[in-house]
Amino acid sequence: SPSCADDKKRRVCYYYDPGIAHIKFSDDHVMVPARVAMAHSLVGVYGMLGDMRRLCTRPATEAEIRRFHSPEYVDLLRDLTPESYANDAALRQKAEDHHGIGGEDDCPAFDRLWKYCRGYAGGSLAAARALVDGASDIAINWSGGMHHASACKATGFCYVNDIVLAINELLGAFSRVIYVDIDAHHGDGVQDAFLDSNRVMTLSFHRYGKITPHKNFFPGSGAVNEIGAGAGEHYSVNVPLDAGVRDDVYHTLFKPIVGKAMEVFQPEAIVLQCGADSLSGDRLGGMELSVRGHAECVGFLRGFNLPLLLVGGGGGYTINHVASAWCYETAVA
Ligand code: TV7
Ligand code: CA
Ligand code: ZN
Repeated sequence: SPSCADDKKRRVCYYYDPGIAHIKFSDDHVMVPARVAMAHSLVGVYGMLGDMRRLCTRPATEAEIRRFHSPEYVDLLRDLTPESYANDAALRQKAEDHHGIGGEDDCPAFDRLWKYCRGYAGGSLAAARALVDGASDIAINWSGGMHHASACKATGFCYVNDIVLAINELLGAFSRVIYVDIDAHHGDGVQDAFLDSNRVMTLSFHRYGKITPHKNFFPGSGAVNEIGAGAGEHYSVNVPLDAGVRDDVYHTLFKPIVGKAMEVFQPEAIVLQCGADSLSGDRLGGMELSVRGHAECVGFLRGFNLPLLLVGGGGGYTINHVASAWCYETAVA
């Protein structure tokens, strides 16, 4: 059995929508949603599907997405297709100038964008509900975890922030939720959404600083002095790292910092964003974690025996590594 799981079993539920295999941002885009299908086949090959409850759910509704995202932005996401983007100049201008879509092409207007967003957001909401119901101890949605999206803007490959939607669902039943983000990029969208809240503590570990004399590693936020605001002061925690950080250094930080946060904040539920671009060999991340070191974060949080939501998400641009990591982490759960 995987190295970082204790031998007491947890009830795990798992969300997977086969539709994800057909989603393409663009021909040469680094974000490849099909990696979730690869992770899923591995999970099946290793015989884990029989050990988990499969979450069969519906896509998130427009109303559910409107609970966080702004009216104009949701209208746009719903109406945007490659055709409307190409043919409707006013719509295209609105998308590019106000909502981060099109233009420089981190976030293109691709085919079935709205269906894709409703799908992964529906998965994270169903996963949160399974924890609220008490039906499961751990709920997994490897297609979720889109931590950059803001209320009115797509950024960094993220259009709908399923994590914010899921945390809000958890807050209906739990007094305090801790969010931990091990993607190589700063979890800015989630931090900003709960910046002034003392019911959500956000922690992000990420690469930070210059990558060329004129360019910061994306998104450029997540310095140690970002600590939250108002009632949420000291409820945002940032751990900026240099490129090349390995398992040993990562865990001399991760375990004491997350352990202390758990001790002082006393959360009732945990959300872990397992972005796999912090793995060694990733096309974008520049960090050096092993699959085992990455999965140790999952094992560490699992050890607190609180309702645990695992989202993948997010990063992971060397797709065979991503599939290995999320398969292994399913085993840890
Ligand atoms: C969670 N880095 C998301 C991380 C988002 C990172 C960026 C790319 C990139 C985009 C591509 C592409 C790429 C090789 C890498 C300033 C820019 C530079 C767009 C070409 N190849 C997560 C976002 C980051 C798109 N963006 O946390 C299509 O790299 O640095 C930037 C911004 C302007 C836009 N250009 C890149 O892991 C999901 N983008 C190839 C094709
Ligand atoms: Ca992070
Ligand atoms: Zn990332």
